[in-house]
Amino acid sequence: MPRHGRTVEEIITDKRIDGHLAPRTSEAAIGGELLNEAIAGNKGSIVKAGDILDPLADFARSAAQTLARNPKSLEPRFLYDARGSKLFDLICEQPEYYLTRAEASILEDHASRICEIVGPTTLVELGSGSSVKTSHILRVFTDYYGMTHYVPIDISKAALEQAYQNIARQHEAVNFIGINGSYECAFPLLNQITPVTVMFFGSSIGNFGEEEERIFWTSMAKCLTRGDYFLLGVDLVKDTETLEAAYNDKAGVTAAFTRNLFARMNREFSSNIELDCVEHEAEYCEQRQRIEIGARFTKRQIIEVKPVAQSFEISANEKIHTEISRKYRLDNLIPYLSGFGFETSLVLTDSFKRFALLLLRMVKDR
Ligand code: AVJ
Repeated sequence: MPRHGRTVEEIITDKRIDGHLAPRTSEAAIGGELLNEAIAGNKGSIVKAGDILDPLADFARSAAQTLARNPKSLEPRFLYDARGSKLFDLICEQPEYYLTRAEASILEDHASRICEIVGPTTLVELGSGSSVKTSHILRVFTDYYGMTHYVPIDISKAALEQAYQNIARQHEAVNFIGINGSYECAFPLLNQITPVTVMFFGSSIGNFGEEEERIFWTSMAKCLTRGDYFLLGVDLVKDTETLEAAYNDKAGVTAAFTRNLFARMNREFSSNIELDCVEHEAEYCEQRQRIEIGARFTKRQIIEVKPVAQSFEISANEKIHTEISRKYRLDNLIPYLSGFGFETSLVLTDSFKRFALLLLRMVKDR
């Protein structure tokens, strides 16, 4: 039997949970038999991936590592605990944060075209969050092709559960298989599914540094089969004022989102950080085409990371980097992606050309 060429249908037995909207939760490393075992016999399930079986230890280890560097930083994936995921949804509603609305408008205008081009396919979404944007695309796919397997992957279990509620309620014909884990969980899974369309919305790719991005596309290309698709949302380079406003909303939601990472450390590590001295900072670096986000400490602090019995001194005025958000130029991005075997089938932009959605087709064999 070919390694690829299996559909999710063959991997997962598809039965329904009648009457109630509770996904079955199981813990497993993602991949062939374990996945099969974990979710066989259910319509709707959330599987916990191996890499976050101990989320506290994972967070503590990572924080201790990145706080020991100069400059200090924290990994952006830890921004999305239950509260952080809610705050991010709120960011998306802020008038200055045009990204979500721009992308949603593109999806609305072109979902049918995308659906016709890619054909019946399993839809895998990386960093799905609340899955709000995906709802429209799922509607179009089920209208065209009937039962559609939807595999959202997200670091926040709370966000996945919320997404499950929304999707299961609205879409009878969607088989929801949530994976609670980081992006890397997608790779072994994608190895086994074709035809597949991977969706990566919101310009979340922009959180990766250049090296990380290169590794991401290399791994992705390796596990996709010729003819599979990738639907990528990217924020485009534009004037500094518009960009900086999007990351410094007047209502202070983005500031609360950044601060929540430190509140989370207080909650989970008993870090003892005085949150009053944590100031959100987001600036556009024109040269590197990226927003640089972090927390500026107005006072000296000792941050305790108790689970690993370490502490870190932050001096007054020091910045801890939390995120980068890279901005793209289509002229560079399209040839860059073609270097990994992705042919650009569609380039869609919103009416203000602020944001782009690329439909990429894998043209290389594995
Ligand atoms: C989820 C990474 C796409 O970079 O615009 C928004 C995260 N951080 N405001 C972005 C974010 C602060 C967002 N991404």
